[in-house]
Amino acid sequence: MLVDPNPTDPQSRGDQYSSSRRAFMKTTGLTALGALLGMAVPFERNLPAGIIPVALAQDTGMDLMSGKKGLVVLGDRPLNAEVPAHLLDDDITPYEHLFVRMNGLVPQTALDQNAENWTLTIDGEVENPLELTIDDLKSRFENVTSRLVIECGGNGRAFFQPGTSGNQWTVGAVGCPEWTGVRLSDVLKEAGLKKTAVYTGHYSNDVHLSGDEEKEVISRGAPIAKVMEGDTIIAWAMNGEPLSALHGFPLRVIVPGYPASASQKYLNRIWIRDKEHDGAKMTGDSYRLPAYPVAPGTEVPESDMVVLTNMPIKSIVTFPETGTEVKAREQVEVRGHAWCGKGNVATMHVSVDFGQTWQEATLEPAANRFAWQRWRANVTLPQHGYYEVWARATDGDGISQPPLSPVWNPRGYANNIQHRIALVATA
Ligand SMILES: Nc1nc2c(c(=O)[nH]1)N[C@H]1C(S)=C(S)[C@@H](COP(=O)(O)O)O[C@H]1N2
Ligand SMILES: [Mo]
Repeated sequence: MLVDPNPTDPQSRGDQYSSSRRAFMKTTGLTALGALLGMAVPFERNLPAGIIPVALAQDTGMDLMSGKKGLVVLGDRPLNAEVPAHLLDDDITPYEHLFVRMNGLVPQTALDQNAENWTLTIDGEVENPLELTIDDLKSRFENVTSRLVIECGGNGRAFFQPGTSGNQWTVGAVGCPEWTGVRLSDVLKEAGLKKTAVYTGHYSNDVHLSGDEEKEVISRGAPIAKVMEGDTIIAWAMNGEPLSALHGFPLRVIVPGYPASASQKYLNRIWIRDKEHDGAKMTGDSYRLPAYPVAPGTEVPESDMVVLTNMPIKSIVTFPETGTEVKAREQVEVRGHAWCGKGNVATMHVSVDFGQTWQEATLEPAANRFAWQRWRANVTLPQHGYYEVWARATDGDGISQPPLSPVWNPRGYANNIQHRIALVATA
């Protein structure tokens, strides 16, 4: 399903999406509605307070998603949308084809693109707590630009059997935009880490679905050792543009290689912890795996769950689009990307005979550590009929993507099952 241009439930969509709706809510005079719609509203006085005109709610759904193309919306409150594989063919994922994952509601500051009074606080286990404006970040630390994969920890969840709760992402909760910002390690050096510092805790100002401003939407983090490697950045731009409302305006952290839940959007505080961070969605079953393999469907005690850190080796076929017709006995280029949480993709293989034989694909070097890598292979389909291209990446430790879902876990994370597309060969 493409983005629904005619949302039917203005109550559930309005607040999140419509600047017009907000304008409407702020007004009290009856003449305001007509002015906002640009036409007379003969029965305006009959409109009960609290009912949002459908026209305004619709306009807002489009407000937020209007720059997105071809995404599959999994839910609208919170807003979650993934990308069909063939739309992920670019080396640098453009805005229009980057998935969206919200745990709560987009904050007002992001909707308004208002960063006037934005500060980032660095506190906790540091010698000199910092309160930095965006200009401070830009001017006091070296600026870096790099292509970094972000992938939702739940990407691939839809393939687990038995199914697990959460968004049923297939393959498209991943992308590799180019981010500009500063190294978190540089900022932490300026703050001076105490010996007791072991973990980061990320905070933002998004709004809980309940509307309760006291409730945290999500607050995750990463080990100090990971972020001090220098690849983790605090970004203010994506693909050369200021961050958008959906992707974290005005600041977000990017922890490459980790589930993207660690990459807090709308970032306003990093609390340096003396223990593993225990903010919202860091504990319980959230973004955690059993410490040992379990049979599908097992109920695992909370004390046996550990935080998901490096994402597994993975690849995607981005060309051709699944279902494409090609000619038998002629070379067909297939291609895609490969990436790995440890940043060490080693080889890439494809099979067109359901995994009986594998052919090595060429693998281009990464533009920088944690960028996804282009792979290409020319395949020839021997006669007319139905084929599948199976894609399998292998990391530097010799670990390959499995043909079936990897070991099951209660919330369906880290599924790196081989991606498959269909090809139909004509005589
Ligand atoms: N503030 C905030 N940051 C967040 C989230 C969120 O809901 N709020 N979701 C996280 C999750 S689970 C993912 S997968 C990524 C999604 O990033 P994107 O929407 O820019 O693709 O953002 C992460 N950062
Ligand atoms: Mo996620």
